[in-house]
Amino acid sequence: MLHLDTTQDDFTARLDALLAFETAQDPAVDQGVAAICADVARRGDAAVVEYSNRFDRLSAQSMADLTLDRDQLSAAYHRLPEAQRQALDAAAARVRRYHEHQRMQSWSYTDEDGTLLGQQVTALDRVGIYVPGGKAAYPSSVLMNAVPAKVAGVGEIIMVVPTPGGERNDLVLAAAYIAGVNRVFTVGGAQAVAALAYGTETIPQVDKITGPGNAWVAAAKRRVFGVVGIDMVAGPSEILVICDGETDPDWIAMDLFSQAEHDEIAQAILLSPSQDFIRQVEASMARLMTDMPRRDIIEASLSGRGALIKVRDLAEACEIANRIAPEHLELSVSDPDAWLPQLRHAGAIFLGRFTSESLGDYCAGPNHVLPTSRTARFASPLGVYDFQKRTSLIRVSAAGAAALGPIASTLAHGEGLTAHARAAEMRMAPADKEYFND
Ligand code: HSO
Ligand code: ZN
Repeated sequence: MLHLDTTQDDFTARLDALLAFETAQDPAVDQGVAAICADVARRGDAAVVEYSNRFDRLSAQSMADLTLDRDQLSAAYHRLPEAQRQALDAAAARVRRYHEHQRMQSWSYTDEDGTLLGQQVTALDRVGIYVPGGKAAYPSSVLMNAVPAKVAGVGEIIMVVPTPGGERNDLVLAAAYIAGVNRVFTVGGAQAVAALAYGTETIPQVDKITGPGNAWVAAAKRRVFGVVGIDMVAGPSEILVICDGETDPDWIAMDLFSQAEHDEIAQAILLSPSQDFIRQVEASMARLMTDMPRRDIIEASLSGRGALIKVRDLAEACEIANRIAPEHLELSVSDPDAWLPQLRHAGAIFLGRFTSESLGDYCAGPNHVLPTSRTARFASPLGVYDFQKRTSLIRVSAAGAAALGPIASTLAHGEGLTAHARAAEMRMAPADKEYFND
């Protein structure tokens, strides 16, 4: 694993190289996605069934074979072993409670001339949630996407999930049931994204598509953006741990593994002022690695994009953390609250030695869909606000029209827009109107 030290002359250049992440899109994927999207837009269900049969090795006759209703989701939930059902219920309840705090409220005020100004918040009518299939099918991600949508008051939640080889994942379907998903279509890939964006005979058109996916799904989301909203195009998982050197090195090693095991190109970085501690974590990693089932992925991730960085002190660690703007930031130090004000860019911050990032992935409450690839500089976690929108409200009284009219009129004339000016002027002194006092 790469060792860096902030006192090295070329440290900044080496850090930049470590963070560089190839985001270039494969033109072949883009072309394939464009063809699939156009075909689904033109032929609807027939195209979706064909692509699903081809890519997922299915033999569906029609969309009816690829549709699940709430009764089937409920059956999956009740098939689960008791412990899994309880864990899903507990996680969903905690995630729901957290997200209830995020609901935006409508507001308004009335100014001196009686003009009412406000913002009305409404939920999206219908959203589509993409859930990856196969090994990356995460029930926890179903909760993290669907629960905020439900809390926002979204009218209908549609989920799409590929079932390669026809294999359905009961945990994923049960999570959909608990979270309040209305309908599931067992389709995936670009064809699922296109179907949600354009609508087919069976799959209803949605207003926004959220959820992670592979390169094809990401390219399809980019392509349909504008026709529908999308959440974000997430990159590989990242964890940055700042540790003062007093936490059990095994805990830190496992936290680094926990994100590395997601993906060969996931990124796990440790910052510590103690070289001795860095050596201890390295020894822990070597020992703990031997019985990790996803050892190959972890090793590829750590050797390709991981780093152990010796810093001068915790203040410098915070500065570097802001530069990295990681998806997850663990502050494994004795007084995390004291350092928190120094941290400005991170998707989620985990305070104190007991707060393993993995608790946040499943059940602490906050969302685990977070900005990656340094986008935490300007982006936020997925939340209820992503499923709500705002509409401006303006109600001008007669007195207000008299006060605002001259301003609007002057500016409108300045822009050469006479109808705008006259619409404002006509309302400036309409004392003869019977609705003058309305
Ligand atoms: N850490 C992932 C989410 C996840 N972890 C799902 C486990 N399951 C997001 O970066
Ligand atoms: Zn994770």
